[in-house]
Amino acid sequence: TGKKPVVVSTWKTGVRANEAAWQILDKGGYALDAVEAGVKVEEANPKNNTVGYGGRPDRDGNVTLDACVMDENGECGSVAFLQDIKHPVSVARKVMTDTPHAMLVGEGARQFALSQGFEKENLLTPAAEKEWKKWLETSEYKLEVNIENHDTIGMLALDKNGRLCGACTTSGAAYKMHGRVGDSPIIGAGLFIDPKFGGAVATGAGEEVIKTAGCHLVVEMMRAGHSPEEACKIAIQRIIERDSSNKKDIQVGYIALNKDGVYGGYSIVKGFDVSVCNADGNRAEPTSHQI
Ligand code: SD4
Repeated sequence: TGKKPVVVSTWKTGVRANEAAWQILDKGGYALDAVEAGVKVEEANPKNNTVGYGGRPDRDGNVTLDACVMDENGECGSVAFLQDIKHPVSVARKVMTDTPHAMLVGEGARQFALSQGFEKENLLTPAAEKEWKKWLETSEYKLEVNIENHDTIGMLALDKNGRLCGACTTSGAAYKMHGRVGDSPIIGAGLFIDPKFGGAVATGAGEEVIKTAGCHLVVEMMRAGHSPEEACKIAIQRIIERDSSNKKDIQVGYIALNKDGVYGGYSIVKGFDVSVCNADGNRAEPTSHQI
């Protein structure tokens, strides 16, 4: 059986973000506040080049961000292809609470953010710009498997009152085409919560996750009685079943958390971690994997 409260997040980088979430959960706070505060740590971190400020740009040099949130009632908000705003997760939450919609994209999302008082900021750091210019010399688009440069953050939290909420935020695949949107802002792909059973969040090659409606599948498998880890494994195997070519060159990782506080994860390739914080402490645990 699991423990409550608990927060889980993707990759080892999640440990730092968990800390911010735990401050809120430990005091009896709301799971949605916890996941928002948690992932914001990585959005603001210039060293994380897959999220927010410091994220790698698209091939034309634009940093474009995707993020979403989902709450304990299955309400959700999302932004995609958002530019110039450091905390897309907070804009996604505003889409959920302050608009009649579930998703805003691009210039419309940016205008909405500005109207809500978010500030316009340049998100392309000198370090990321330098790397991008180097990339332009070859311009070869290739998704990298693992390990530490793939650190989109997805986070799920179950609070003392049993409310389960999630968030996901990313700058997407490095050097993607301009306008490309990944799985991370798509409810059912990058994140899904079933208020009665649990939630899941994804990281890695977003196109693979979208094509298999990944996180919805994970959560449906929990609904059908599978443990969080088994449910993640089934969704990973569905990716491989759909197209088994080159899978050792592609990484996808899922993490899941059920309403009892039981968590688990699974990935295609070795090297993925679920970071977890509960009464037992805050640590990264390697997940099982297919290859
Ligand atoms: C995407 N899933 O945009 C994201 C990227 C990612 O770790 O998770 N990187 O496809």
